[in-house]
Amino acid sequence: MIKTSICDKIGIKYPIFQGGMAWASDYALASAVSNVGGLGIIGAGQMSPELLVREIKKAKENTDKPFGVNIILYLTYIDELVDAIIHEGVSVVTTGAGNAGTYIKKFHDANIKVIPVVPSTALAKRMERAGADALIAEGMESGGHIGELTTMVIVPQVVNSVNIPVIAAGGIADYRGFVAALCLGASGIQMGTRFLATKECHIHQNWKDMVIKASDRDAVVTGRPTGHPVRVLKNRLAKMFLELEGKCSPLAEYEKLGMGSLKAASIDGNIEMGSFMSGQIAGMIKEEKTVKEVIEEIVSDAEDLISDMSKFIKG
Ligand code: TUI
Repeated sequence: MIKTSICDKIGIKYPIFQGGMAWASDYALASAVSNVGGLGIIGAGQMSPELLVREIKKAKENTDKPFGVNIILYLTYIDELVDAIIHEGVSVVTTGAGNAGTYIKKFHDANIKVIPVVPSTALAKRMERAGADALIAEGMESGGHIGELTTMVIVPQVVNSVNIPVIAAGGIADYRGFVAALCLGASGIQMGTRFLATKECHIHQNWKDMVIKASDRDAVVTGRPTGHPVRVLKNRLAKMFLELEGKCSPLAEYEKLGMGSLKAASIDGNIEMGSFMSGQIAGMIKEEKTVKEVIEEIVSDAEDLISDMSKFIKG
């Protein structure tokens, strides 16, 4: 049985996190993942504080295991979301797209563990000094808002920079990625895209089908000139974004084009004009599975692979 330091630290069976995804990971997906033994995470990205409270309550009705909430730090109403989380109480908060430092003490006072996503060793060290319980080192293979470094490059460097557990994210969707992450020194993995194509994920079927049909080069990066690069599946909207970039268009035009596109993907399934966030690993995901199948296959195949690896030692 694969167990790491993060399992005891947050009370989970398997060191596998489901990435908190705005417009995609609600209480149903998060509680399903936690019930199987991973860490399910509600993506609070698009939620009002009231909706988030309702989602946390429903998650508690559906699992007695630890689960988390992911918050996007650049949201203007972030303080209200933080207060809502503290009021409801959850086991873990993960943070994205900014510096979590100012919130760590507040969450700790409420007995909530804080695990920031970091795109660099500089932020990793800052977050450790600020009291983070663990870190998620996320490579640019990921979907959604991304940093600059690949998973292969960032994970071992963050592991070398800090003395708290590091979870690897970006480009992982099967047992080989899981074992590779452990080899890089990670104490676990986080997967987002793999969980999009699960029965318990309540996004529009068109989003799941696009992930399943995607091949290796279909998840492209848009919005680099805005300072908020976002990886999405190639469609008409993504091509329009890339055209704007080619023409060095004013930033306001990106904003106008992107308005409402996350909802258009998740709720309406608008294949042409939705913003279908996805990691590069979509190319390897070929079918919709249950959360239980995803997690249990990865764990069992990883155990076989690790046992098998001594075959590389000769003589
Ligand atoms: O955050 C993500 N992925 C996301 S965020 C998002 S955008 C969204 N916004 C509003 C509503 C709905 C969705 C879509 N996908 N991943 C974690 C991540 N964090 N990747 C990169 C970073 C990051 C970048 C810079 C973390 C910290 C950071 O620090 C800057 C600083 O202040 O030093």
